[in-house]
Amino acid sequence: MTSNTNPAPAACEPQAMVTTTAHGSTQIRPRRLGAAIAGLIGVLGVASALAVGDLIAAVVSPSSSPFLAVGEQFIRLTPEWLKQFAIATFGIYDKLALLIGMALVITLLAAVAGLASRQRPAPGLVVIAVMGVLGLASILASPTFALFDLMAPLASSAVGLAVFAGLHHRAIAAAGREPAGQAVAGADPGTAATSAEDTGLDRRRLLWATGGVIAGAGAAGLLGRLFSSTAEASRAAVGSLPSPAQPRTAPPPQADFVSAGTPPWLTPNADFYRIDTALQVPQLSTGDYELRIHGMVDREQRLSYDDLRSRRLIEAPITMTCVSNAVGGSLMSNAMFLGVPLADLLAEAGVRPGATQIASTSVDGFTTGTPVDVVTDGRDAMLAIGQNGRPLPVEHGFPVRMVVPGLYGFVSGCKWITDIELTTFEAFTPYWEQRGWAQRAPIKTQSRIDAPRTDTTVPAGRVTVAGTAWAQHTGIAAVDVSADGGAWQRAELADGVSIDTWRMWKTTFELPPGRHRLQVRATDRSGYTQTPKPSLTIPDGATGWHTITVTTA
Ligand SMILES: Nc1nc2c(c(=O)[nH]1)N[C@H]1C(S)=C(S)[C@@H](COP(=O)(O)O)O[C@H]1N2
Ligand SMILES: [Mo]
Repeated sequence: MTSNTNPAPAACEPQAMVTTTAHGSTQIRPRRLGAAIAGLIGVLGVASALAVGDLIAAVVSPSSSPFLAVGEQFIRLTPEWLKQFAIATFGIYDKLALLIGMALVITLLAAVAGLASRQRPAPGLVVIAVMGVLGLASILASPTFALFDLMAPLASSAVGLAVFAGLHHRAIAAAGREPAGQAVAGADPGTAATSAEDTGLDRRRLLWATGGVIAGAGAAGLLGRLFSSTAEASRAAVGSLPSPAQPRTAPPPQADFVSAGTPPWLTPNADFYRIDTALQVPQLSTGDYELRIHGMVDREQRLSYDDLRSRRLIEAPITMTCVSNAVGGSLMSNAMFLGVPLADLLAEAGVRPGATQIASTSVDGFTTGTPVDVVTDGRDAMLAIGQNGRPLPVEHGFPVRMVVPGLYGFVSGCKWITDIELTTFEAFTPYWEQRGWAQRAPIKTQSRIDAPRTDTTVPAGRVTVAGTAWAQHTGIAAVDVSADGGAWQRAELADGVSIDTWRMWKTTFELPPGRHRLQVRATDRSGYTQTPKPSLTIPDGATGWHTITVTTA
């Protein structure tokens, strides 16, 4: 008889969990959600948490997005080899790769949270709470932490938990009554009819709630995007930049060999390589901007953006290079920078004897350390406000960054700079130096073959080989190219504009059909010729000759 009144609670779902005990009394057992709906609820809970966190962060404090904080904490903690691997594999797309990876992991965790809660909401709530704690901890660990940064992660966790609990409740209600007819088989027909009606209502409620959550999270996410692009608006409002004290003459027309395959001498702003630890581009506006110069100085300085732009400005073409640029790599670009000479600012502050290092801090907490002697030796070291005739692009440090010709970016190119402290090398260890990179890092003399591209096929016969060479603040004296280990052949140099920029070169070889190996080496104006000995990028830049293979046919 039991089998008649007690429909066996099958393993399949959704399932109404009504069982009849030996005494014949009816007992409600926890109901089970389908895997798809359970997973979806987890994902929606976490998605709303992220969207709300991003929106509040965008409004209150851009650096307090829990999602991005976790990513930035991850970047700070990743071991050096993994970072090297990421830059080597993804280049300037390393951050995109990290974001996509994080999105995948988080979606997976969210689905797991949902699947763990096919009956009771507790397990999913625990998973979401743990994710929330991770976000909170990352924000607490941020070098720029301030109390109001707690708002976004706390609200984010609260919303995530509430959305999950709410959707779970609705889904259980809808699932529980689904097979109501059979579930309470034997009950009077009146009850069954009410249940069917309830089921419809519960399902509609679940649908509405789900739709509401998707729309709400989407709107919060979009609004967050909107609010978080304040720097772009401020940049647009800058208008035209002041002129340098001594306007430069236009670069000579033959500074590159673009038709032979070199990059253009000036890199358009949109193509300028980008390397930084910021998952979210810091949002500064000229109105709020303030730069503090302090430490071992006689007169502490506080300068607004207008203070800086109304000073004597210089304009200079400077080729920036990243120390992580492997031989043959593309982590370098050349632009016309407009800015305030650093030496002027240091003189005004009065650098005390004994100060050896300029410690610069970005608004996002990143730090660089630049030798005082290099910055004050007469080169065009500056706090740049302009790049190629435009205000500094947001991702390149708007509104102000440091640029020092001849030094790798990690010891000189602080973007979104808000603090300069005169100190010593012993007293302060900047971001990358804490991770094993060199304290003093002048850019090494290097050269690169841009055409033909390695592992390509070109017509046999006369083959033009062209490329780039650089020895910032020393200048390139000569470039030699060799085919198949043969004698070095001197390349033709494009017009030199400045010793602080790259120099394009080209030359022609007679290459019969077959596979060929091409090598390049540069000699700088100090007389140094590039060593063939390969070395790693860490700690102070790669060495070795760029070597490519081409097939001629
Ligand atoms: N605030 C900030 N400034 C920074 C960095 C950074 O991670 N954060 N990276 C440095 C490094 S390693 C390089 S090579 C240059 C790159 O400048 P770019 O992105 O304008 O090419 O910026 C430097 N300045
Ligand atoms: Mo770099």
